[in-house]
Amino acid sequence: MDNKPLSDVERIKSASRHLRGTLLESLDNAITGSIAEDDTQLSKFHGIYQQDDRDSRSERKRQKLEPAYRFMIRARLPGGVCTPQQWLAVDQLADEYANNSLRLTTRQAFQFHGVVKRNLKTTLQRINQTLLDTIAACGDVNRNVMCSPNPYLSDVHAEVHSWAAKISAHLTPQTRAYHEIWLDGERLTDDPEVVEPVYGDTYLPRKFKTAVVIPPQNDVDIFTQDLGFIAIIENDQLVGFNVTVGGGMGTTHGDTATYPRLADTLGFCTPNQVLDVATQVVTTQRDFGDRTNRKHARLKYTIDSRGIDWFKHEVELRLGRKFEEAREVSLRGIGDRLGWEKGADGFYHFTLFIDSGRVKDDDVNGRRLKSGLREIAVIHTGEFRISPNQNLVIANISLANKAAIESLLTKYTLHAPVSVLQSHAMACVALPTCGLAMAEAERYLPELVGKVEKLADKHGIEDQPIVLRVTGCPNGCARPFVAEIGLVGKGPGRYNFYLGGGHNGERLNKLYLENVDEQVILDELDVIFEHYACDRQPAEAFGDYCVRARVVTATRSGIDFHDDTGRGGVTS
Ligand code: SRM
Ligand code: SF4
Repeated sequence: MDNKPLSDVERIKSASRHLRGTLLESLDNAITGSIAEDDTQLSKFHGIYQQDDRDSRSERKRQKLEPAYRFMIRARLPGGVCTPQQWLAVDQLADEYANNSLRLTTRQAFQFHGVVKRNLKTTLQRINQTLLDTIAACGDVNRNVMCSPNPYLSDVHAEVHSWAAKISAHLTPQTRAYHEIWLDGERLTDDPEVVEPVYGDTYLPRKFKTAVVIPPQNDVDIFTQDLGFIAIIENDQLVGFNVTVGGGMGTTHGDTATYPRLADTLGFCTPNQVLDVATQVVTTQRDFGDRTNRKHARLKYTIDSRGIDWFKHEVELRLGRKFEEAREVSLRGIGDRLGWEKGADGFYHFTLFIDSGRVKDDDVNGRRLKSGLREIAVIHTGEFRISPNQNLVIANISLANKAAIESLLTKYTLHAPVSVLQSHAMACVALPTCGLAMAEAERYLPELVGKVEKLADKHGIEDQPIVLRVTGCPNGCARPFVAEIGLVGKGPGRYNFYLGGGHNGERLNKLYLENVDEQVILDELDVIFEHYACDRQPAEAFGDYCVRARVVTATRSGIDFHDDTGRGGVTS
């Protein structure tokens, strides 16, 4: 690794003067709707991705036009929390500058799609005016810190959430580039300042993701995160966190050196050690992560290359103390509890199902989601919480407001019944905006779920909460490799078909069939569902059944993810 040249993104970061690059010049260049190539890497650190409309790509090429460049902007919200005023502001921005929709992401953030270059600066300024920001929503830094969103789960939720916010603030890049470029902040010096105490001049080798989870739910998919904090609550008090490291989903088709991996547990830390632990895990990855090969640069590979014992020792050296033994804890259920819940403090919470997190008025069955949420935001006095399953909790509703919100939910048909399968399904964005998509995901999910539901009905297992996740490529943005059924785009209409993930996010799945179309997937599921309906043990989850019945072999660690393609179980 040492003699290999650094990846090109390292050159770009290094020459960028703390993420400035030529972004100002790129924004001023009116000849093209795009920004300079090097700046497309730097803009990510500011929460901006250059994309183009893939639906119109070939037609524009035929007309000899440049691609229809548009930008995706991701706003960062630690733990997915925003106020009704912030909701109203982003709702309006989506209409004024984006494609009239908002996208709630699998990491509890907002995305705007379809922003043209000339509107980037105004949109960012308006986002910042709402006291949200976009810095570090993307890029080789710590991203949006996730946190279990459901306030009814425990009295200490607010305290745990405050740790997610503190980690987020602590790991936010310190460069003033963001303020200078987007907020017209004053340039303090021409010299590259020494501004990044945690990251250093070239930031991290790759993206880095952190989450905090409140047991018993594993709604944040804690084991898929680079760094995880599992809250340990004793006698209704937060006593500390179990610390996990080295999770990640991204893979590349055909490259077995890449694999998803579930995190290992390092040990226990007290709340006042959290920021130090986060710093030392991040700096260890900063110093030892692979900067030569971006496909091998995530923390999971650093850990597998050097060993978890080495990693733990290195972090402990930096901390100047050893981790305490991890505490006993059990996590179950990665989904959201939809509908009304009453919290311990007497406030009400309504978790609203949102298909793939897309907030728009599509009028399907009279459902006008965007308008309805806007009207709710006008009267709501609590807050909104985006869930890691792309749903939305209308949280902390007072008793006085409950009836009014209920009647708006009815007026806009927002709480139409949702099937068990639908509520456990998730898809990434994919086409038409994602430049990496190989197949449809978000646009395809409702149709696919309808068909799988019919099969579940046929075999009488429609009440089984089977986790189904679809992504347009193997980068894994909807965390498909922990799903009980995972479909990962291979080409138009074709998917790699995975089975056997743990229902609680505790086991990776395994490739069952490669590069298959919908008909094959449905035919296979038909047979497997039939066997599951007859042969399952009491309370046996679908993923566990697939492993026990040897439909696929169990994946025990990321390294054996590619071993033994599973085909050969009940349908053969
Ligand atoms: Fe992701 C890249 C969308 C969560 C792994 N992801 C992308 C890009 C930006 C495509 C690109 O690089 O050009 C996608 C933009 C699509 C679009 O048009 O909006 C994209 N990722 C998303 C979102 C919006 C999916 C969603 O349906 O909600 C999620 C935004 C989260 C956020 O708010 O920050 C999203 N991405 C994830 C997750 C899940 C998670 O973090 O919990 C993963 C898997 C976990 C992980 O990181 O290992 C994920 N995205 C990736 C990867 C693969 C990284 C790797 O290690 O190989 C890429 C590609 C890359 O980084 O090179 C990627
Ligand atoms: Fe795009 Fe692939 Fe992520 Fe889906 S999984 S949003 S297709 S990068």
